[in-house]
Amino acid sequence: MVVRRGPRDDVRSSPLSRMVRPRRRRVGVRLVLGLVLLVALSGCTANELPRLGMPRPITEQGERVLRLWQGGWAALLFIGCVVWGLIIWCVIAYRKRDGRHAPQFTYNIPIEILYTVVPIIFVAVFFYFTARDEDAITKLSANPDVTVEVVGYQWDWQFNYLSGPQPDARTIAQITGDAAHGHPAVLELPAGKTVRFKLVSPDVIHAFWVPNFLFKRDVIPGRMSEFDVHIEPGKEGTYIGRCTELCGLYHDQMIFYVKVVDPATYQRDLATMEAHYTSGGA
Ligand SMILES: [Cu+2]
Repeated sequence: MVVRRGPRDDVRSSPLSRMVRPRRRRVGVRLVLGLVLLVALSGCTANELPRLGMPRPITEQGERVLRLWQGGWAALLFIGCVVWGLIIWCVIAYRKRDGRHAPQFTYNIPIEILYTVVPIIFVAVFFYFTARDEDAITKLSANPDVTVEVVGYQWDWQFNYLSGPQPDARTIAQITGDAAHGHPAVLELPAGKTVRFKLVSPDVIHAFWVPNFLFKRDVIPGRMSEFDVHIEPGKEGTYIGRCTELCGLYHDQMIFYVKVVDPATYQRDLATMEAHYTSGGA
């Protein structure tokens, strides 16, 4: 019996195909190495990878920002995979063979409606989750535990602990930074409590940013801006803060620190700061 071999069998068993297979393996290995290198060069460690470049949040609001960020990326990755899959399928299924052409469609109304409506649905879903989380993040609590007035000025920060969130509250303690001489302001806050920030500027626009809050807001002259954070229990530590608005020659000096301590230590340190402030020190 004579077995007739088709042209494809010849190609599969040809010396050329035997040379091509190890080459494909090499391409695969290079792709994997390239991906590993990309992750390494991005500065992400294995522990940071699930946060996709975001700092570790220390507030309830920051956790919400992180979930929105991760959810957005997961949705975009899913859409990307569907689009890449369709592109690859088209390239393989309709590659040029035997002089045949792919079926040609024009004025396909159902497909045109589909690729108009589906992106609108995507945008509407992204908008819904963003608006929902923005409302929750910027919501002010009725009774914050700590109220701090933040004064951003050229080129440092002053923190005034206030007696309450009401407009006529008085200053009970004050911290003024001197970052130019190596003494940036250190704002001490209690873990597990809600803090109200009131931002004011006497000169130009600055921006108050603590990366671990996953939140920043402009500090605008003539306009007081407020926001709350609830610092999660167990997040004791010292976290850097910066100005993120180019506010003048020494903008880069405008750094400060947020020191999160347990509530008992906070109460003790606040009493010391209060005594120092009322005795005329700052
Ligand atoms: Cu500034």
